Amino acid sequence: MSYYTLITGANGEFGHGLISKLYAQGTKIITLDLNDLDPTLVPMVEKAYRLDLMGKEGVDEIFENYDFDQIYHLAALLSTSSERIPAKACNINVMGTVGVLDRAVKQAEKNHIRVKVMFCSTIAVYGLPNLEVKAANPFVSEDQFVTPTTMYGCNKLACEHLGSYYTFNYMQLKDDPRKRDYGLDFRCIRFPGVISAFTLPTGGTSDYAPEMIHAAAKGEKYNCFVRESAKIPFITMPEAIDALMTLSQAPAEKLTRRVYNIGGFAATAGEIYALVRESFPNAPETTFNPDVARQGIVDTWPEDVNDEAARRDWGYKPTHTLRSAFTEYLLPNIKAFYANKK
Ligand code: AKB
Repeated sequence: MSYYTLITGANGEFGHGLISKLYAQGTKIITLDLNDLDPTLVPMVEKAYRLDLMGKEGVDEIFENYDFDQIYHLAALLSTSSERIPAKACNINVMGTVGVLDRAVKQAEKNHIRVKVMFCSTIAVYGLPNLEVKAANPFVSEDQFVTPTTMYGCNKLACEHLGSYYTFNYMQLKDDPRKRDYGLDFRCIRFPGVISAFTLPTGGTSDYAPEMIHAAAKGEKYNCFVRESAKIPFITMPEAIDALMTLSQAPAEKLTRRVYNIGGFAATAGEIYALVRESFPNAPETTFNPDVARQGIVDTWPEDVNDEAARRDWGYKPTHTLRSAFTEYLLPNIKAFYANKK
């Protein structure tokens, strides 16, 4: 049988880069998104479904029409949006994920194969109690401080556990899933803030970095909602997509865990601004006016993460430092992007 790859939330930032890369590898792609798929991506996919992940019939129909051996589950409401509508966020982020995991495991059983579910988790699963503890623990490992303070962080942490549940324990009353050679194969990366040269995120709390860079590239003024000393890790979008695809292709026997940190480069908002100034000297000055709630969220996220397990198990290695992210990826692409828009 020839299997398809499903991408949920395909029209978001991640989906854009991921679809092009999977298409280049000859993958047969089905997408699902609340909005129409970007017309430039449509020729790369077999079928683009525009529907709500929470609408049962529509999603059931996708799983009836296609057999999947891989699912990239990207659909989610980010951290700031989730704080504004917590109950709805929980429904989309958690129940939406359960719906995908449950359908995926049933297909795996039907077809007697392993269905890989690739999941984007986040540094929002961490909850450092205060700035002193944050400074004293600059490289947080996967098992430290997993006490999220946001709805989004709680949702993503729950999904990490649910992914492991469906992989290792689902149907344990029937037989032992560990002894079967079919079922779910959940793999997950906890991403830092992701910066793309081509798209802007919506509703995240790490958005100040991409927003500041894109505003300067457009010659617009930016008012940053965190203080200059706010520090968290970031990664460029191509590296994030490569990491997800590399983890997906890693031999199962090499994986010692289901959930991996990856670090990228850690930077303060002030350090990012210094490079923005250097790169766009004619852009209006950025002002820093911390928003109590959004600053409070960033204060609970680690300065950086320990990603030794990802390096050891599947060869993760960051490509960029903060400076090379600007000089080699962001600037050439962002300048060309906005020049073409004029
Ligand atoms: C957000 O800010 O919500 C996301 C994230 C760090 O997961 N970018």
